[in-house]
Amino acid sequence: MTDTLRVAMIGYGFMGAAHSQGWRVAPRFFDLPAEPTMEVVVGRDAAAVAAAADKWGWKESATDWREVIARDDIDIVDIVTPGDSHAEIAIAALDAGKHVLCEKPLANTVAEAEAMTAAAERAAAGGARSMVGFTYRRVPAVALAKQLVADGRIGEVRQVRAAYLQDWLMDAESPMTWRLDKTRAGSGSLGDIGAHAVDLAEHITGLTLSEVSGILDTVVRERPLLGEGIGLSGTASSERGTVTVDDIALFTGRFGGGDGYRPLGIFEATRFATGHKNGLQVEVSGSLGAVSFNLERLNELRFYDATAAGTEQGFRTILVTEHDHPYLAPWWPPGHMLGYEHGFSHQVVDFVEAITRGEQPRPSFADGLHVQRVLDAVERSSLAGSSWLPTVA
Ligand code: 4PW
Repeated sequence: MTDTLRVAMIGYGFMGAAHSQGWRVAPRFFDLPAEPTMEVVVGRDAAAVAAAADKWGWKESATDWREVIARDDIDIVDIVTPGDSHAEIAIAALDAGKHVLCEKPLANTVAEAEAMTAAAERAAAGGARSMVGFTYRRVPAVALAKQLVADGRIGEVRQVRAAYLQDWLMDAESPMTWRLDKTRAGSGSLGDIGAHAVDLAEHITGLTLSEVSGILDTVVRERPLLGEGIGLSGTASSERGTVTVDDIALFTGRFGGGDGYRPLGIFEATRFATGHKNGLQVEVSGSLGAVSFNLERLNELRFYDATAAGTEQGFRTILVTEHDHPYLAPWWPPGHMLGYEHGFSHQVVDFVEAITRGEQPRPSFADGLHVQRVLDAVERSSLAGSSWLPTVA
């Protein structure tokens, strides 16, 4: 067993900061079987990526990801670029025998995700592991929800409600970012945040969506192009560009498997949910109870026990801050809260442990491909529009 795993990170935007935090902090709090070391961060702008390396604690920076992947002193390639480069980088890294962690959604198209999954399966034969960054699986309250469902505490799943609600695009003059460009991002709210809702709903229930019916729409079709800066902190230029992705995605779904009742789910992904900043909400209704999670209150899980005495019915809030709760023991004394960034440390812990045990971590590229197929089906359903019937003659 190796005692270090040498990491190269490709990309250095918002997710680059979050992943850097995970790589740096996880080995300082968790007793890992191998220590990840932050070797090199890669980006096209030499000065900007050098500054990122310095700020986040990478030993060096580079501008050519192909050269970095070819290096013998790199074990893990962590991909945090926009979706249009995931497939090329991940396949090259897997073919070079590296372990790969890739941000979600896995790819921009089903075809890319299929090629990536095939590469992951080929590489697994040689011992290379791969995982998709659906990080919210690693929020302790989400892991507890999954445990309660798996332990039968809510009985049979009857219905799922999942929404990812943001409002950062409400201002029609907020400038374009790569997230609003279909060629770079694949889709809009659907892939960027709806993918999380799909993954969490399936992860918590252990069920798989088998069919969907959806509608996508774009509220603001033209925006100022980006002037100075990058991403959300960028300024608007005087020129305008066309938004080529959805702002709002709504869909229903049916979970498959078995001969009996197949649970229904309702999903919503939007950047126009006025007042909601980062509300990833998943609620599962079962025959014996329910669980309900909201990322905006990530240290809490709401649990309803339908078997309790009638006089004691009602959702109760579990504070997920105790050492018996998933992931919590290595952190602070009981009762102390965690935040958004801790999921990225837990992701590192799970990935490193799977690599050293020689096991396939989850979510695998095959899991990511399945989510991609769900997103694609929603988009096709929206284009077909066949489930829309007029309410007036
Ligand atoms: O993955 C998602 C992002 O692309 C995140 O979890 C939240 O929404 C934050 O930014 C976007």
